[in-house]
Amino acid sequence: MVGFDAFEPAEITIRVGDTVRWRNDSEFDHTVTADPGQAQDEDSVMLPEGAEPFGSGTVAPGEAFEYTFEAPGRYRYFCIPHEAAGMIAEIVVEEADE
Ligand SMILES: [Cu+2]
Repeated sequence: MVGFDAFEPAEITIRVGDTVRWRNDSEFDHTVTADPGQAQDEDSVMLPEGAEPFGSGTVAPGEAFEYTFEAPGRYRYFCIPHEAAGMIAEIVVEEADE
């Protein structure tokens, strides 16, 4: 789910409780970061109410990071080394069916 210098796909929709796995298929280190404290630009991050900031740390080529989404809403996250290059993506987490 991580390409040369972009998240692929750039937007997905999942359900509460789903786990997303990002695999680094590129030849460069990337991160999956949804933490306003680590963003150069506040617009690079969006967290819905009740969601905690999270971050993968460095995900080396061939490695992966998983995160389970428990709070519904729209998340925007970025890659720390490539934030300025626009490596930003979104995930919409919908309420699970009753
Ligand atoms: Cu990156």
